[in-house]
Amino acid sequence: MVKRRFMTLARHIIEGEKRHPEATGELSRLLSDLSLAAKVISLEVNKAGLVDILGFTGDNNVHGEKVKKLDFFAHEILIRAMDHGGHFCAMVSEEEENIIHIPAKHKIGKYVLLFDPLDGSSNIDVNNSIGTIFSIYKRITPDGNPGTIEDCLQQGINQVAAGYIIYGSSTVLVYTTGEGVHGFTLDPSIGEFLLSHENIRIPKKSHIYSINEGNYLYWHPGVKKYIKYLQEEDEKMQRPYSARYVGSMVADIHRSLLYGGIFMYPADHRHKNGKLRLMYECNPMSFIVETAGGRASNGKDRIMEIKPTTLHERSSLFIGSEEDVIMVEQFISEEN
Ligand code: AHM
Ligand code: MG
Repeated sequence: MVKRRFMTLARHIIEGEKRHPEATGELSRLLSDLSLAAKVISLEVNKAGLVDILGFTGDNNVHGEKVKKLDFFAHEILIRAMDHGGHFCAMVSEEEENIIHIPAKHKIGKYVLLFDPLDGSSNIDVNNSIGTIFSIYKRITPDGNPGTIEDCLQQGINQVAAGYIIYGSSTVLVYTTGEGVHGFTLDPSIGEFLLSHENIRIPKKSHIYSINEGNYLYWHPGVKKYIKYLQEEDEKMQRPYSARYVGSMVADIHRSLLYGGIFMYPADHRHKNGKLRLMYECNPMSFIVETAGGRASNGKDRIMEIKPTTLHERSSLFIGSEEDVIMVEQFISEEN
C-alpha cells in the first residue's frame, strides 16, 4: 500500500506560496482563518439534528440567548473570523444586502471576500449535504481606505482564490488559487484538514446530469431538447445519462468534479435570470471547475467574463465536464 504524506491545509498553502517568491504569505494566513471558520460551522452543522432536542430555532438557548438559524450563524462566524485579520477591505455575504465594512478598530487589508455562508440550507433538516462557498479578489481601489462597491463587483476572471466547504458524510474543503484544485478532509479528532484529493481533474465528458426537472415546462426549448437528447439510448455516447440532483449546488458540483457531470440551473420563464447568485455562487464554482479542466457558462457566455452590476445578481449556470457544457451551449444556440 502506498503511504501518503500527511499534508495539512496550512502546510499545503505555505508550500504553494513558496513557489512564488513575490508572495507575502497573506493569502496563506487568510485561507487559514477561513478554515477555522469552516471548522466551527462544521461542528454546528453536525449538531443541527439536536436543535429539536436542545431548543428550536428562535427559542432561547440555555444561556437565555436566541437560537440562531444555522445559515445566519454561519454568516456571523465567517464575519467574526475574517474581519480582524487585516486581510480584507470589505466583505459580501448572501445574508446581507449591503457591503460589510471592516470595523474601524481593525486594519484594512487589500483583499475582498464574498461568500455564501450556508448554501442549500433547505437541506439541513433532512441531513443532506450543504456547503459554504467563498470567492476572493484583490481590491482595485487604493490601499488603506474602506473597500467600495467597485472592489466587490469584479469579473470572476480576477479571482485570486475560491473554494467551498461541503458538510457531508465528512467535511471537505476544496480550494484553488488558480494552480490546481485541491481537497482536504477534516479529521474531527485532531481538528485538521488533511489533503485527501490532490490536483482534482474533472473528466472531459460525463454520463451524469443534474438539474431540477420539475422546472421542465419553463425551460428554454434548447435546454428541453438537450435533456431529451441525454435521455435517448446511444451506447457509444454513454446515453442515456443518469440523473442526480441533491438540490444543494455544492454537493451536486462536488460530485461532478470527482465523477464528471453537468450541473445546470438555467434561467426559465419564472426565473428570468436563473436562481443562483453570480458573485458568491457561480463565479467561485466556475473558477474551481475551470481550473480542474471543466467549463462554466450561462449557456452562451463564460460565467467568469460576465461584468457584474449588482452584488446579489443572478445568472443562469451550466457547469461541469467540458464536452457536456459545450453540447448544451450548442443546443441553446440552435434554438435561438
Ligand atoms: P440557497 O442559496 O437559498 O440555498 O439556494 C441555492 C440552492 C442551490 O444550492 C441549489 O442548487 C438550488 O438552490 C436548488 O434550487 P431548487 O430547489 O429550485 O432546485
Ligand atoms: Mg446560496
